Amino acid sequence: MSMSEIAFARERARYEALVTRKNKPADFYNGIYTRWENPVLTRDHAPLIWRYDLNPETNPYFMERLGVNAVFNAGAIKLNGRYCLVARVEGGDRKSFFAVAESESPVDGFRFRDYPIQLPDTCPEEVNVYDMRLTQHEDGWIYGVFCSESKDPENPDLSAAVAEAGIVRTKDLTTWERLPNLVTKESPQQRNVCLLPEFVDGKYAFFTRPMDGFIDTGSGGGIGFGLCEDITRPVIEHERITSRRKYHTITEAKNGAGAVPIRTEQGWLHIAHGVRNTAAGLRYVVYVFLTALDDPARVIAEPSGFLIAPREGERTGDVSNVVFTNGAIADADGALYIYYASSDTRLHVASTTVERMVDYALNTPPDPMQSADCVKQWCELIDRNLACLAK
Ligand code: BGC
Ligand code: BMA
Repeated sequence: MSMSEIAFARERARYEALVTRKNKPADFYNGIYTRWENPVLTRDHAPLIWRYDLNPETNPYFMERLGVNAVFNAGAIKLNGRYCLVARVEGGDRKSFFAVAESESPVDGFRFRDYPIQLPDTCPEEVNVYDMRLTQHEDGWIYGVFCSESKDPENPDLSAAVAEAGIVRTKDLTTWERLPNLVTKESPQQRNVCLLPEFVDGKYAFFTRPMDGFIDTGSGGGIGFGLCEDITRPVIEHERITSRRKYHTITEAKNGAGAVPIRTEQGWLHIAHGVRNTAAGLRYVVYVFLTALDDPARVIAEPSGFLIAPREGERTGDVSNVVFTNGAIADADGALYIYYASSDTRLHVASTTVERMVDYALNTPPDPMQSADCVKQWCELIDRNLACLAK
């Protein structure tokens, strides 16, 4: 065997060991959800046929020809009994693309299909795409809504960019039809847009994230909501604010949709993200709120603080101190799998049930907004617990 054949055999064995590795619950408890020990997708899950030229004549040293830097922020959907993730794959060249990884299990065994998603190229100025949310809509299509990023043609600053919401649809995650980018009349830029699975007043209902600039939300007050009549010419005239950004909370700098909202008997369950600024950069956490079934823009419960914040090894990566989600799968039996990425590097899963999440949303006290009132909140709980223990 040649040197390159030996290297290929070794790397293939390592790859198989990685993708067939069984996952197990991590040693972490809060009663709300279970973290799983191994990430479900990492850059090492990118197939060898994406990265290496397997021909010993053209690649005698068995070198990587196209490197993958990170696999993270995935949209998620259950299709034909399989757990499907549309991951953000970032090449060593910093460009992201989408690829489907699927498994019969929600927590391990994810394997990428041979080819990444080849999006119809209808947007010539687009430089980068990322963070797709997958919606199984009642109109029969599966929609993918993602961030479509271009260089700002009007601003000479080399880093000036424009973010818009791109929209595609499919029935099988294989053939994709691209629709025009979403136009929001009141907001010049959009990121973190997602589509509700149901019509509202007969219209397509989007959660948006109005912002003035590429990074700064500016006057954007929080997560927006808007209706659009025709998804093939998608325009939102007006956005209402749902979950608001607030001073000295986890959402002070920005917030945005995460996974596509999940219908429960008590309301739409949102697993979103909040951002605050620190001396070490932006800190992203995952938080929860519930909106009314008869008005999906109206917040009816918002527990204080975060649901998931970076822990231990999750804290470090390309963009450290970040957890982010854009996909969750609610199973018919009530189990809920939240796919969250850490530090823009790898993808994890947390498992819970829809019932537990609704209990969490309704029975976790809201943020009292001031330290003195927070102390009162702790003391009330301690009073009740001491009385309970004294019985
Ligand atoms: C990056 C995203 C990031 C965004 C805002 C983009 O260029 O690809 O990961 O969320 O900038 O910082
Ligand atoms: C964003 C997101 C993500 C990313 C996060 C942290 O605004 O859209 O792509 O995980 O920043 O870098």
